[in-house]
Amino acid sequence: MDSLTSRLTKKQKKQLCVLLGDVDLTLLFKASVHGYNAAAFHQLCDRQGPTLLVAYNNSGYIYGGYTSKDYTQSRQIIVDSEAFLFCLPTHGGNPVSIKIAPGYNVRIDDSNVPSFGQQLYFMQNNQPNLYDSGQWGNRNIMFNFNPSTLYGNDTRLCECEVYRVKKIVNPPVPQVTAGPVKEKPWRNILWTEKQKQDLMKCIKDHKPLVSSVNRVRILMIGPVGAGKSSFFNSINSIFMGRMTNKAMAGSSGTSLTTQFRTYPLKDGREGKPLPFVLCDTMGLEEQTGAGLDIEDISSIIQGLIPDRYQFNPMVPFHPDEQKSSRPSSLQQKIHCVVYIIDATKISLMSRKLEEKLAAIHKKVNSLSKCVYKTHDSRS
Ligand SMILES: Nc1nc2c(ncn2[C@@H]2O[C@H](COP(=O)(O)OP(=O)(O)O)[C@@H](O)[C@H]2O)c(=O)[nH]1
Ligand SMILES: [Mg+2]
Repeated sequence: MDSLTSRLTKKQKKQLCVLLGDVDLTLLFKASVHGYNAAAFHQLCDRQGPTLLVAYNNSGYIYGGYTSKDYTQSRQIIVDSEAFLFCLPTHGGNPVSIKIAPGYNVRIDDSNVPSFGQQLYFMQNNQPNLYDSGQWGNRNIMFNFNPSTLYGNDTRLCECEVYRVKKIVNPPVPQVTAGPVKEKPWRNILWTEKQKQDLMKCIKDHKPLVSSVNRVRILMIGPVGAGKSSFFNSINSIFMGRMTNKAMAGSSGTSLTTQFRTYPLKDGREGKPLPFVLCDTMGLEEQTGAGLDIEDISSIIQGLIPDRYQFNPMVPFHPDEQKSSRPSSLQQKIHCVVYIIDATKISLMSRKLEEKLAAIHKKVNSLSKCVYKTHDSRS
């Protein structure tokens, strides 16, 4: 038997929650798996509490009904003031719900196929069909709907699902995210041991294209608390084969990293040096005169700032006369800039910080041309 997979997308489930409130939907029955069959339906859906029936047709309509009362085959007449029919939007817009008219019963609780208001019968005669008694002049009594809006006048079913509906008592507080969560991962990586080993080998064996550079110097730039120092600690831990915490990382309103640090990496404790150096900086802050200064970034990229230099946001680095007359070698310069940003806080980023990042980006781009120009003119 096929595994029971909901045909509803996350977006469609969200649309249903507009009608139902915060609920969990558990798929109980799926006609394509269990059959268009009243007995199978009752076997799986009886005594399950409130349920939602979702029908699909080949005209693209997704519609159905909700009942808050159990199916039990009691042969009783069921009155359910909460029952409604619905259809999801076919071309944008909001889902539509049609409430049951006051005083009418939603169904007779028998062993027959699921029905709503003695009007709509799903899987009629145990076939993939909808029977709409409105076709015989019974329209608009219990549920006031237009068949072309509800199901596009297409009574053939290509799927019929029934979900148990459970109210979430304390819905989780929504997290601030960068945007809607993607339904599919944006890349599929199988993190097998072999894949990891291959990736590490690829990094270890990397050879910079320019022979005068034996280690690629990578500069990490980003707001305070984005995870720059932790990024280095993670990479170092991977290659050392144990947890390391060399760079100071943690939470604080302002940058914990106040020095410029260059971190060479090794392949294990006694291993060979890796062909790159990670350069950690102070974090960016939105105010002018706080956090890493744009002029300091420029000096770092040009290879003028030494390891352990103590940043002073009020006074940018000034290369002394002697050093500025001797430009740094290509090996001392930054070859790659990595922007590290906390994806869960992008929507909270202030305009000022965004502007600062854009200005830095522009500066880095203009400097990258200079770095290669200097190199070209030498070679
Ligand atoms: N959840 C999560 N927390 C992280 C991640 N990277 C860093 N952090 C946490 O974020 C805080 C700031 O990290 P830190 O590396 O000091 O940021 P930096 O200011 O950019 O150097 C620390 O409490 C880290 O434990 C990550 O990838 N995921
Ligand atoms: Mg840091």
